[in-house]
Amino acid sequence: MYPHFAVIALGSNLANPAEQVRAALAELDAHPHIRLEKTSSLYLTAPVGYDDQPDFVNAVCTVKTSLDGVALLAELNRIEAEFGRERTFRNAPRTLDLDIIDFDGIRSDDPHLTLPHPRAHERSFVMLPLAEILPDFELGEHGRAADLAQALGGQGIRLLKE
Ligand code: PH2
Ligand code: MG
Ligand code: MG
Repeated sequence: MYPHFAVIALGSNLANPAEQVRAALAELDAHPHIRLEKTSSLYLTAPVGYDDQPDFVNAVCTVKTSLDGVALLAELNRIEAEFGRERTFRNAPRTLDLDIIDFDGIRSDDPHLTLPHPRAHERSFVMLPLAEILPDFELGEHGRAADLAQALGGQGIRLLKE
């Protein structure tokens, strides 16, 4: 029924980010072709890449899905648009970002859907939440989630107090 497995990273830093992330998780779970499996805590994280913007709320979830990678990406893009995402410049503030970190362990250098996500292993705002829910997950050639998270350290990242 849901033959595929994906790791998805969620991020928001506009318009009540924690609520955006919670609502996005609910929408993923309600999707007829997606079943939410594990969900990390929500983390408050300092912006990476472009500093002059608000802190982010980040989380990671795992799903089972009947969609293939390209179809899942299209659905994530549709949900981002529904949440008011505007695409202005790279790393700009956003109401919702949904990134596929891994899909069935596939490796692909397709620029439309590069797998695993080419920058996930160097981002503690992805690796810390991933290590929380799947410490032994092997992220492509980069190694085990908990080892990557530990090597990156938790600088600029704190658990969001509910
Ligand atoms: N996403 C980016 C760029 N920088 N920084 C944080 N803390 N969290 C993000 O989700 C994030 C970022 C590009 O997608
Ligand atoms: Mg992103
Ligand atoms: Mg994205």
